Amino acid sequence: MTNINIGETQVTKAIVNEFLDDFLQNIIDSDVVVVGSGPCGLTAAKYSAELGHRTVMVERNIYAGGGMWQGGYLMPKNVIGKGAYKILEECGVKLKEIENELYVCDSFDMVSKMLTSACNAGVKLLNSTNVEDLILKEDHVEGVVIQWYPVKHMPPFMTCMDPIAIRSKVVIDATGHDSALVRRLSEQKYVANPIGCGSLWVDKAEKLTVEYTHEIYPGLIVAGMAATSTYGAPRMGPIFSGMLLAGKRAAEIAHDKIGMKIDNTSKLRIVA
Ligand code: 48F
Repeated sequence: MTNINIGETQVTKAIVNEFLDDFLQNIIDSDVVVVGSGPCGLTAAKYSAELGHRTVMVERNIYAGGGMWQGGYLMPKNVIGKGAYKILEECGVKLKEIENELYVCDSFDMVSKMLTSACNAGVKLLNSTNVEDLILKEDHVEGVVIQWYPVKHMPPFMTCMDPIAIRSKVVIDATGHDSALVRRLSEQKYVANPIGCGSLWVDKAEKLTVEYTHEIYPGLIVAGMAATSTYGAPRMGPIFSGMLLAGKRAAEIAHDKIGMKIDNTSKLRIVA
């Protein structure tokens, strides 16, 4: 038997103190909040943090990665097209070229290495947390309203569990098909209702998901599948290049918005 004296409440104290400390120091007030941790959100968060922004990624699921854990038809192989190779290479993902500039990798390799890379860049993750609303002041988004995701599934008699809020300079809606934050603004008629994605057309969808990634409302950037669904662009099926490039684009837009210049000559880097 190992001879270590660890009291039960020491473990509890370590968790509570560290969580609160991290929350107060790094999460409650940040530069960029990325909602959703799929390929788009995770890329956006990694680059935002690498650019020097205090970045928080909020995910309703207990684990991060969104749709990246499986390729298509429940088979854990992810396909990447031309253009996004470098994003994954930087994270150390092992990519196999199938044919001219079309690559495939193991989904768990992609998720774990992208997460490591985001973590090393300083991204903070709030998991099991649902973003249910925005802070909206004088026509400008200033953060998000959060609640533990399990609260959504409490019995109906347990009502009135108010959420709390965290502030940020920019919010990125990377919630995938839901376009959750765009939808919330559309309910108040600030933007049009998200249309939902159209039928499959791979190369057109890959391009449009990046093109439609933009600041849809002051302080709110819509990115990746959330952008595709907002504007009714075609679905792209199980290929992830558009999502990765859209995430990088969202980080660039956030960076410009926050007011620092980007050096485009190599990797994204702060120059001022
Ligand atoms: O769905 P998801 O992977 O979106 P994405 O990053 O990439 C889309 C692709 O995975 C795939 C595709 C291309 O091959 O068609 O669908 O644009 O990740 C979205 C994440 O957001 C979380 C959700 O659990 C998922 O992990 N999410 C959604 N709504 C909320 C949320 C919310 N309100 N609060 C917190 N997280």
